[in-house]
Amino acid sequence: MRIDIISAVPELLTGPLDHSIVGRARKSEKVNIVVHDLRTYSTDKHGKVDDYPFGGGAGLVMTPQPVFDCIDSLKEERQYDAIIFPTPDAPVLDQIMVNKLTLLENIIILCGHYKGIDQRIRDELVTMEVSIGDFVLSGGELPAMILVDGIVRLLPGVIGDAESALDDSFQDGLLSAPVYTRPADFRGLGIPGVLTSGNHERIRMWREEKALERTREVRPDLYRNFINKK
Ligand code: 6GU
Repeated sequence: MRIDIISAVPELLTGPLDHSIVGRARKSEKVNIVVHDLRTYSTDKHGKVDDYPFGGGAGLVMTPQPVFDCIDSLKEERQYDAIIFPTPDAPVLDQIMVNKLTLLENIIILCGHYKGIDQRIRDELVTMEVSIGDFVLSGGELPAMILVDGIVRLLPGVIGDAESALDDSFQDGLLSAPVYTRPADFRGLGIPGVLTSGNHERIRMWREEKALERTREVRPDLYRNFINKK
């Protein structure tokens, strides 16, 4: 999979893309992630990518020229399956959407900043808009990193233990059961005995029960969906 990320603040993207699971997936060429500095596409001599909104109001708006030129030049090289714009005024991302995105070959993620982006970019270029929740962030870079992390960890061969991604919270519509590691006695705090019983069926049932319990407590909306689906 190839992911092109367009940003006016590419410095924000370096840490999350270079380490841990995403960093290793890039090094082993399970994913090709290319960051494009939007300013280098601006025809303005100072590299300006934003301007005042028509009709007035606070904040600056990202101008169409650098974005259109950048995406035009990317499209000359390959066809894109999706051009994604992270924005709070969009459907909220969930695991089902992330799962579907892992099937695509080439995607662009366009990070907005300032007050927003010129609507003509959204109308003419963007094919999918996603929010990461009902709160406002200062730009699309962190949401883009969340999207990339969610996708890349599901790509074939990225997570060693093939089962571990399937055990995630949300993959079956429930939150995960608690996990423990050594030592079995830490400062007098023990662990549930079933986990050292060696009885895999009992462990599976315990995890299922805990997952249901936790989901019912903290996410009654997910719990209702799960129960109604059964
Ligand atoms: Cl995708 N972008 C911004 N700027 N804020 C957000 C968001 C996205 N999702 C929730 N808040």
